[in-house]
Amino acid sequence: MLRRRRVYAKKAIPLTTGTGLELMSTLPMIMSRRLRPSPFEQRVIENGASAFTLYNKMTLPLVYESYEKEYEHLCEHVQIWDVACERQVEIVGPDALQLVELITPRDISSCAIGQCKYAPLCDENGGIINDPIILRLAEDRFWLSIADSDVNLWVKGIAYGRGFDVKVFEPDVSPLAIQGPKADDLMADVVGEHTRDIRFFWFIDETIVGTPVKIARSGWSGKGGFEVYLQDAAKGNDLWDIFWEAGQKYNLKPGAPNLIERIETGLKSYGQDMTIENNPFEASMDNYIDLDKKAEFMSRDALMQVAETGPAKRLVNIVIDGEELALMRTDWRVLDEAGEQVGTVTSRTYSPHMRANIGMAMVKPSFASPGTVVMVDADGDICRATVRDAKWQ
Ligand code: THG
Repeated sequence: MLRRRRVYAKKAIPLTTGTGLELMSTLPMIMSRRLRPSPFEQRVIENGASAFTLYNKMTLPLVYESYEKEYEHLCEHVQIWDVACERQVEIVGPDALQLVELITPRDISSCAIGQCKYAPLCDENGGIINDPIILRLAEDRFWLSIADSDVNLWVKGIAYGRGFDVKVFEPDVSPLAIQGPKADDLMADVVGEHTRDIRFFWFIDETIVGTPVKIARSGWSGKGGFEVYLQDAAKGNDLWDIFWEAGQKYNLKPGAPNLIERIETGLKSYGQDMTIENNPFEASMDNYIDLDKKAEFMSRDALMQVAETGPAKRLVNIVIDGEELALMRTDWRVLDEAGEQVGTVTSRTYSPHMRANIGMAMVKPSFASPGTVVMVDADGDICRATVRDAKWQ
């Protein structure tokens, strides 16, 4: 006899947007084919995820108990994260490399098979379409592991318009992240000692629970770890369970990309810290722009222009003085001494380790040097703030 499918929790689950605005909703209510399920969703619900955001038309769990607890745990132990919403756009065919080069200012010709590169995708105005991790699977086959925007349709349009000999589609691939300082020990137990030798931003092919996966040393935290790319959604529970069981001796807990940790580490969130309105110089992604790369890319002229004149804004780290501030519900303005707006706070949190309110802000270039003092209008509370460099100095 077939076992009846588990019914989702009846209690209300807050659906949280990137800015912390909470909409009371229930997962059963928001379930539809338009809101696509993650293969790990059942385990996420069973473990009591308490807030989600929407990401690539899927749910992304944000927090189970609290950001602070999960932050402390992530710094010391190992966590399992449902990041299936980081969807893949596959580009395969004789013109695959030419197409990938065309859509990013980063040089991809040097990306080896088995290697990953973080790269902004930019349109003809230099506007950031997305900031995926690009994986090179074969000479003529790539995955763009995307942030939250519709990359598949954009790339399909370019491929058709240019008459490229490629296939562009979203494959059945869902990343599961294993993050934290004990991730290496856990992966060695589950897959083998050789996984300790995977280099940062490289991946290997493996079989776990009878299903092919790619295991990359990557992930959206500064604490180290892996991402396991599951290629069969039906194996979601099995993949979760094998890490869950082996992880008990390492105090493994469910977690999620953590707001506090990612701001401390300087990981930018597309849609939050930068959008299509920004070019990668504004988003302080200079390290991922190769304006003199050999291949043609559609943002070249626009970005050359920005390189010449300098960007109109710059994304910086800031520390806001004073007591712990509440979650922000609106865009906080950055002001100069005279009270004129010179920028906007794009993300912020309280950092327990730094004992300070920290965040990112998009500001006029003349206010972007570390040490610059500004004011932040925190929902009417005017606070003094200081621009810091990437290492918070
Ligand atoms: N994992 C996967 N896909 C993703 C993300 C992820 N897609 C969307 C989003 N996250 C992409 N954003 C980033 C941003 C930074 C990094 C990874 C994904 C990152 N950067 C390294 C650093 O800052 O030290 C260096 C990258 C490099 O040198 O190329 O790790 O998390 N699958």
